[in-house]
Amino acid sequence: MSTKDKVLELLQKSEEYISGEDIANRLGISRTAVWKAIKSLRDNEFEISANTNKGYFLNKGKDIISVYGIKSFLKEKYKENPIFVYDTIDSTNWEAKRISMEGAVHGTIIVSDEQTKGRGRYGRAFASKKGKGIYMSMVLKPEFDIYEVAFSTIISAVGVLRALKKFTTEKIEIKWVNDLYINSKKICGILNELVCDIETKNIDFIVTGIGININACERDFDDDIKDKASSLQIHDFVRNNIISEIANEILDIFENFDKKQILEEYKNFQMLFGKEIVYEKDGEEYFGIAEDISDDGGLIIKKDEGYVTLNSGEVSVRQK
Ligand code: BT5
Repeated sequence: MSTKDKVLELLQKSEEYISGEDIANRLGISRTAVWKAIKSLRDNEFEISANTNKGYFLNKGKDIISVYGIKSFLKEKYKENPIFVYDTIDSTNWEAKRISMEGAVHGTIIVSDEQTKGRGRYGRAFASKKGKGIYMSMVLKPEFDIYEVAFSTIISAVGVLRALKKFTTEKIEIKWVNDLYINSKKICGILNELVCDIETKNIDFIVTGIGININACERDFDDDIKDKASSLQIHDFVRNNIISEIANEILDIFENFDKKQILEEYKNFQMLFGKEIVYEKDGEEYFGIAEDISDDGGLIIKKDEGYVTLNSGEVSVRQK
């Protein structure tokens, strides 16, 4: 971790001014090194107030996503993971795939303040307005069997949920497959993409793309999603902190993968259990009661004539 990252970490965690001397002592560096780090952070658009009597204070209200900021909240063991931050980009998933083709390593994080072509599943769009959310992708190279790959979906949903629970007291639920909802409205969508070798059945890489509405209000959503989208609606948040927590949680799950426990957690937060749902198969609409999740992440639906398991697709609560 560079001196600049360490100084930023101290400033980010501090609720009050810290003197240059205090920073220097705590980090075991010189006052000049502190001053240089502060200057460099300011050059990177961090708004740091200086007061001759009190020292330095980071204006957290500005909430700028940055490599240093993200790093400062990452667990020690992940601090060297490559991080790429953009003001604007077509899609962080595209970028993750581009750099993965060139050899990006497991745990690489790509974030943008805005996406011009944010993508959902089945070619749908994901609204990604500037400053209103978190649009991030992670490159993952798990030692999974290709047949276990559906688990990456479950892991990402549980990882994001665990992280977001640290920032809100609202009840967050998972809508199968991996959307997150608060009060029946979508606050987060996840798009997992896989590149694999069909011959060897080896996974080359998985890209997990996560889009979260953080502080968007109704007028920030276009008409087509106004009624069904919502956001975390938290105040005094630091997006760098939320991004790091998501990365920490997802990487931790991959590191100590406990299939049974993750599946249990995934089930515990399901929104649709017990509800009558509509699903589509071969162009036809069907109904049934969402009942359980199968061991490989499929949705088990109870019907009059028995049970069916959906392994992919779109489901919604039946409106009567
Ligand atoms: C998803 O698809 O929800 C997955 C979204 C993944 C977005 C992330 S952002 C970072 C990374 N880079 C990308 O390009 N993508 C990933 P799906 O389940 O297909 O849902 C798409 C549908 O959600 C749309 O058709 C809308 O109805 C709705 N929607 C679009 N934008 C939304 C938003 N910001 N909040 C809530 N709902 C939205």
